[in-house]
Amino acid sequence: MNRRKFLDKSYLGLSTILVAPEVVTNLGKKKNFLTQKNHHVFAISTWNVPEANQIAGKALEDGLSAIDAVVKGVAYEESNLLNNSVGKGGAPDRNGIVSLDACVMNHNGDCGAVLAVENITHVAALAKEVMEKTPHVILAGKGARQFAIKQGYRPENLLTEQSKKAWKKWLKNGNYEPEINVENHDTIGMICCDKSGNLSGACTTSGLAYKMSGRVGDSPIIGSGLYIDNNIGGAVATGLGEEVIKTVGSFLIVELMRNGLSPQKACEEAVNRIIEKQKGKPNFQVAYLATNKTGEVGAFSVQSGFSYSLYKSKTNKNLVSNSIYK
Ligand code: SD4
Repeated sequence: MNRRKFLDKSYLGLSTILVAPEVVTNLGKKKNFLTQKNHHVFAISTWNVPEANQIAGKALEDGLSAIDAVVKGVAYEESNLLNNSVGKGGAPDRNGIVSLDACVMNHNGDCGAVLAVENITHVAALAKEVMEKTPHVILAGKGARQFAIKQGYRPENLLTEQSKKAWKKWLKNGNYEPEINVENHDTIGMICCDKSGNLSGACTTSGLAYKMSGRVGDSPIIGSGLYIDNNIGGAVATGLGEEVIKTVGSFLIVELMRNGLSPQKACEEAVNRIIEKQKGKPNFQVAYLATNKTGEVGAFSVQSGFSYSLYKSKTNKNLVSNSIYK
């Protein structure tokens, strides 16, 4: 090879090196652009919450990001007075005080949570504000409430007449027995996938009815009540939070999916982790709902009675989950 040819070649090589990143970037952008346009959106929620799931699904169709869609969707249940496990109208603690827990997690792995917050209805939105506007992940109690008020949230009385009546009735016996939740409305855990193919989730609850003052369950604990990994999928939990926390349920499910399990098998395995430590049939409910990146959904619970909402292809459905015990 003469010097001239060598220089030509090395020039070519150099130009490839210089040009390549741009080409790759452009291709990358093009690919992202195509994915953005073509991705099928979906929304899943624990329990039969058609309105909340529909609101989120519609928001996704309209081009909202997954994180904004989950917050918008769960907000419906937070202000639904008939849902006595979430937001305003939620069951109080044993002192008659309603305190709420929530968390959110986005496709970047950023998250925010608020624990034991009083007088604020939209705690999932508040958790998002913690994520976006503070250097922290968790704000609890009075600090979370103060932060909410600074952000312009209006303090409200969250104890409705109906919840007060039920609490007073409970006080007569005052048995501290966590109840098996088989009713249709419960803690709402929601995962959305937006047009860019990004996943985000939210979990919001008033916690166990008549809990001890200060008790916090799994719902606002990242990895327990909710976990998202945008490369793998996401999971949410409902039911007796203590059992979910002990097994870090949602993180476990996402890790099982990372290792190749389907969302269904991963949920079943996470329920098994709880059950294998019990002597006989437990008297509590725990239920999981999960999705992977392709929109494959799995659900499984300890007791029967768990169902979930699925918005896909502009259709909203309520589907019954399988359980270990019938
Ligand atoms: C908690 N997991 O505080 C929540 C309660 C719940 O159905 O999901 N209830 O433990």
